[in-house]
Amino acid sequence: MRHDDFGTARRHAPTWSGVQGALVGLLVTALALGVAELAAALWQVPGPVVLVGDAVVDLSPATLTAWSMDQLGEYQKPVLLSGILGMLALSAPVLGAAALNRPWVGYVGLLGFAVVGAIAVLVQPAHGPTALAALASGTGAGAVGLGVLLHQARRTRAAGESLAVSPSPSPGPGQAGPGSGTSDASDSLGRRVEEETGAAAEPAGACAAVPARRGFLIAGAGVLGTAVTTAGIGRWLAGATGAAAAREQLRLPAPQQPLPPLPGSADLDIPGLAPFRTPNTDFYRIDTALRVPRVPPQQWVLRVHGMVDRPLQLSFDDILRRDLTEADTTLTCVSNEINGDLVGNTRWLGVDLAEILREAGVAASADQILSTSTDGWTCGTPTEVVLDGRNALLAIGMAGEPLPLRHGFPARMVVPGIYGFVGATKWVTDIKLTRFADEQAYWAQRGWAVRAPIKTMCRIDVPGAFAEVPAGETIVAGVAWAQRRGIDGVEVRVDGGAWRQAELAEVPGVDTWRQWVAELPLDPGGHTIEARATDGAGDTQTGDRTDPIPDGATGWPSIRITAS
Ligand SMILES: Nc1nc2c(c(=O)[nH]1)N[C@H]1C(S)=C(S)[C@@H](COP(=O)(O)O)O[C@H]1N2
Ligand SMILES: [Mo]
Repeated sequence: MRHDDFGTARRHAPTWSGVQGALVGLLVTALALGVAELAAALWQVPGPVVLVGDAVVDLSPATLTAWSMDQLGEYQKPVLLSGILGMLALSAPVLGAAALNRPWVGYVGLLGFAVVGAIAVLVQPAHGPTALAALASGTGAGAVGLGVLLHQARRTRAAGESLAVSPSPSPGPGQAGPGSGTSDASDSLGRRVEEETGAAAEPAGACAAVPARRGFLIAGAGVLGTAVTTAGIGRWLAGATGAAAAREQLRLPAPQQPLPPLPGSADLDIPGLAPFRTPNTDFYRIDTALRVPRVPPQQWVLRVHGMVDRPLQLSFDDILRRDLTEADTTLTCVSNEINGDLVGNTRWLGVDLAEILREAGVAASADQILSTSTDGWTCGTPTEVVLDGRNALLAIGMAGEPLPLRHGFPARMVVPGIYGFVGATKWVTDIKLTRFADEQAYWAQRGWAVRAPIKTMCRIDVPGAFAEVPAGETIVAGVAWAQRRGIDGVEVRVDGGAWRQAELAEVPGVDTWRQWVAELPLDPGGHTIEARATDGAGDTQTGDRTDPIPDGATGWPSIRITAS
């Protein structure tokens, strides 16, 4: 802003042009984001901020993703998205200010943001050309907004400067032009003379700055209004026409052979103990998606292809017309720490996955079912696991409702006995029969196991860690799981003493967790309580502590409490 050196203009220009530049940057960014958001909603793809965030997650080392999930939990995703918006909010004003004197900086900055967005699309092939088109719409709108605002800004400054410069002759059009390499002042002045000659109605003098400034503010308000309106309509569209509305209207057919009601004694009803059936709203959520994918069922198609005799394409209506079955299955995350809560149990409704595979006719050498979700996440499931007669489902219902959006609406896989990352693909749209030797799924590429049966495990829910309890008989309770094998016993001990058998609740089958309870006499003072489970195959969970990576944590849960 070297023209500030021209005498009186200094009093007008310094703060105002700084603010003006920052405003140009912020408004143009908002406009580009708003329009891109609207286009993305129309075409049912994620908007630019979510796209970039998803790419950051994808490109981050797995250890960083796991660490941040650990540190931030549910807040990981909002924190990342705010970080991206924050970086835009910091860089946009700087670029805007620079663009006042060198408009190309603004256009190049805009293009730079678009390139970052395009890279984000390209590293996530799931989104493809429509996401790029949404990005391009936003960039185009931003460029138009930038042109308009820069033009208005130039008029303001021209009006202010003509007051300052009028005593000395302005340089003629031939003397300095854009890119002439002379000072910015002569550059912008030269352009002013070129561009404003036609608009001689502009009165020279201090007062001219005011209408010109008003012109800038009106244009700015227009850009802001457009940004807010497009972003708002985009949001509304995504909510109203999309998956959420369809889910509300969906009525699931009843299963062919409903499971009997749960044994009443599956629930010991002990305060603080996880209920046998986890309510949907409390069910843990683990996925790499920054924004929950919104897949309208009428657009959902499942492809079954690869090493099969008869490739299939199933619509959601096709699924609804098939025989539906129910399964009580406990889902567990391989990242669950000892005594962690990345485990939940519910009654799923869906079609038999093995039946679909048999219909397609799987080649004998296809040892991997590589499934892909709409957001490009992939999962490798051993074929023989799904075909061995267990209750593997393409699930559409959870606890009597359509799947919640965050748990994979409209359809996901649920395979009992293996951790979620190798068998529970949410928003699944593609099932490819292939071989482990030929293709690797998302977490396998990042150092996690390829085959991951669930380890026999238990958890102490009651008393809570570091609880203070009355001395004497104390209730200790928890859950234990070893899907496919079932739980045959749980033992507890105090301060490394003798193991005692806990009582077990009833279970509907071998694929769910099992509640357990024991009463322990406790002397006043601090105590360590440990637990270990024995599965239906007779194997007792090991006391060796290992980390979750690569195929699930091991070790006995242990809590410290004080009795008084
Ligand atoms: N599309 C998709 N499906 C996914 C994942 C994912 O990141 N993306 N994560 C898996 C993992 S690691 C687990 S443990 C389960 C968790 O399912 P939930 O969130 O419904 O509890 O989903 C699995 N399915
Ligand atoms: Mo997981």
